Amino acid sequence: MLNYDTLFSDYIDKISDWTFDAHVTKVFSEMIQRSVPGYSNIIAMLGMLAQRFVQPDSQVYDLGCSLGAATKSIRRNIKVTGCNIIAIDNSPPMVKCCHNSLNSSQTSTPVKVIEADILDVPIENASMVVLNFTLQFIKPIDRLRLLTQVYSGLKTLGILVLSEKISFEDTNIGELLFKMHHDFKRANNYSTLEISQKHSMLKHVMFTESIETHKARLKQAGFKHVETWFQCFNFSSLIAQKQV
Ligand code: GEK
Repeated sequence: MLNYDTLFSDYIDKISDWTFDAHVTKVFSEMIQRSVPGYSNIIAMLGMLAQRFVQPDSQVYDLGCSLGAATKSIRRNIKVTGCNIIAIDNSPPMVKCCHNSLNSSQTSTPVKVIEADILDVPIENASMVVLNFTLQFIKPIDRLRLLTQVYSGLKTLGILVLSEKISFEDTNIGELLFKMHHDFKRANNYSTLEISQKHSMLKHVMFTESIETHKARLKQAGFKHVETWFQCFNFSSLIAQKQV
């Protein structure tokens, strides 16, 4: 049974910046499903991508793993031997809960959960790297460095999956899709007050960019092949490969 998110349903006098603290951690699974259109589909599809791309004797990185939803989907779908998954997050309560929940089931692919800043962790011998709604919390000035580290640590036929909340170069369509995302949240029982308070809390913490900006940066980091494989309103997921 998931804990229902009512964290910001009452009026907040002084809005502070968003943090992934113990309160958010407790309701996170429920919150992200009610907030991100297509989240469950993306998680399931990460498993399908893992079946296709994870190579024997390689590593998989889940950067900004939160409670390990992507890691679990990937772990269930790895069909080759000698792999391990490294799941990283810099929120102590997220890491603790992720660790406990991953340890509750045994599988053949080991998972190491690490509390760290993803900017500080070397990527090595990777066949799959996932940034599932995490890059948006990294300062834009640090993003190229991170993606270059990912590129360098990926094996030749490896894959990066980058999912993000996005903005749009066409501001009219951008405004429409932004409003449709709010309709989606209202349909999932978030009030207008909750939506606007969360929006204000995220203002200095989450920085969205257009698909064009993400694609250009991925190319700058070295990726030869970059394409969108999923989009719903202002949420999108890209695949980037060194070589096909
Ligand atoms: C999922 N991928 O369920 N280093 C490490 N972790 C970070 C950093 C950083 N510098 N910045 C933010 N995080 C997950 C969902 S949530 C997305 C990812 C969202 C972590 C942060 O602590 C949080 O757990 C996660 O990135 C972002 O598939 O809440 O919209």
